[in-house]
Amino acid sequence: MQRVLTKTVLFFIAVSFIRGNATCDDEMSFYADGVLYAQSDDWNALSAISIPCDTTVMAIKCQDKGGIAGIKAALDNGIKTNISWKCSNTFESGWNQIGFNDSAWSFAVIQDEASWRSHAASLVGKADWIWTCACPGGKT
Ligand SMILES: [Ca+2]
Repeated sequence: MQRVLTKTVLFFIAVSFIRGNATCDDEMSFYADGVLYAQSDDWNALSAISIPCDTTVMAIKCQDKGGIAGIKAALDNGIKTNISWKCSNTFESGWNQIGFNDSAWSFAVIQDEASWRSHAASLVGKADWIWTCACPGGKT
């Protein structure tokens, strides 16, 4: 009598980084758990993001220098800019660190995608442009 034995071996590929793209109109600093991972002063170009997969807090600082203002990002783990992000116009020490209490911050407001036309085109439909207000031109 023959027996057939099988053994299932599962291979797990460790994913050590979360990748994606981000931009902001006008100057961006992208942090993961308080560590700076990307900076850009060209809102026309997406910045490639690669952060540790065990990141707890993703934080983006954006400084508007006139005209419209917004932040847009999408990562391959499904995290993207939308109304679930918290925003503030006021700098607070530790704002980008694990454990920071953002309960007093407001939720982000989605901006009009058409304002940026085809800029950041590869993120169209993948993430929203967000800002602290629904104010035209991003002014408060
Ligand atoms: Ca601007």
